[in-house]
Amino acid sequence: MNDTRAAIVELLQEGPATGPSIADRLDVSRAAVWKHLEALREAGFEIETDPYRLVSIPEFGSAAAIEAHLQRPYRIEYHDTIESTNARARELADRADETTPRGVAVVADEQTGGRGRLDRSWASPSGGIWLSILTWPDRPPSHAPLFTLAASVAVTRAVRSIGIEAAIKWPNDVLAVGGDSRETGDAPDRKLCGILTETRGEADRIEWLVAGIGLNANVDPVELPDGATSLQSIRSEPVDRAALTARILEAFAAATDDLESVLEEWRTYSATIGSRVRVTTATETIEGTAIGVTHPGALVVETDEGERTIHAGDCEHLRSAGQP
Ligand code: BT5
Repeated sequence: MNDTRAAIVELLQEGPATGPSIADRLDVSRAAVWKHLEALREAGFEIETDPYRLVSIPEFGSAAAIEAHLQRPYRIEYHDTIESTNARARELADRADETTPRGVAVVADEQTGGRGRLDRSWASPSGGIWLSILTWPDRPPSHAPLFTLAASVAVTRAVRSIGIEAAIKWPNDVLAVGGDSRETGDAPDRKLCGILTETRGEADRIEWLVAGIGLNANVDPVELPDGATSLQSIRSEPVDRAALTARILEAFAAATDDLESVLEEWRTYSATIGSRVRVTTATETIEGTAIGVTHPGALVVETDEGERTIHAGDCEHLRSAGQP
């Protein structure tokens, strides 16, 4: 969002203000204040006149809606529809120069070509939070999985803050515990969110990293593959996506500021540790009990032949021995 526009929103969040007082405080003309207020109204902000009073912030639908909830200086690029926010973030990364802000996030209501790992397709109907965060971490390429963990921790924290029981499945999923029919007691966990981290790097340093987050927010599960659910379906009402997106961004920034603590927090949110698992890697299938996760995000599985440390793969949670 334009800096003056963001400053006006911030000022109105403190309380009502007159046009001249806003103009004085921001050192701009009254005409400029009026123009910015009109633009904010067009973006869905409800603002009363004389004095100006912020009545409501839009649920989604603009960079301004998300930025109004943010403390950290992210630059948001919002799209009603786009092929893939990850593809767009990669494009921004390739074009970046020294003037590009350090925290950029591409957000869309709908994706027409959303992608998962191994180029799988990712269902991205209107109503989701399809979000890609572009960063320039000063880390070796081998640390990239830590950012996937950080993104899943951020989503889990944000989703739990609105009262939904979420847990992480290694390596890149956030699940709704008990899916959307917890009352039956035996409902399986369902996928709420998937993460796709992409990087470009030199031998010893990541050049840029895109953390792509697909969160089924206000989406009807009939539009999603089997085994998936959405926040709206669990809560039986839509969630405030702008506020939730901002929470994810804040939590991701906090997690990546302190990457050394991410593993610890990840373990506390993990649905995988302690589960019987079947992990399919590019070359083999490993079955056993997941007993831990180690730097930089590898899963440790206890098998009949001993302990295995797995760096990448698809993980399936099996019923534990003793479960029906
Ligand atoms: C993922 O891949 O889970 C990573 C998904 C990342 C999507 C985000 S959205 C914003 C950004 N822009 C993009 O283009 N991508 C990122 P993977 O672990 O490979 O899981 C893919 C599998 O999840 C698919 O093969 C389906 O089985 C299932 N799936 C597809 N769409 C889904 C959805 N909306 N919700 C839950 N599961 C889904």
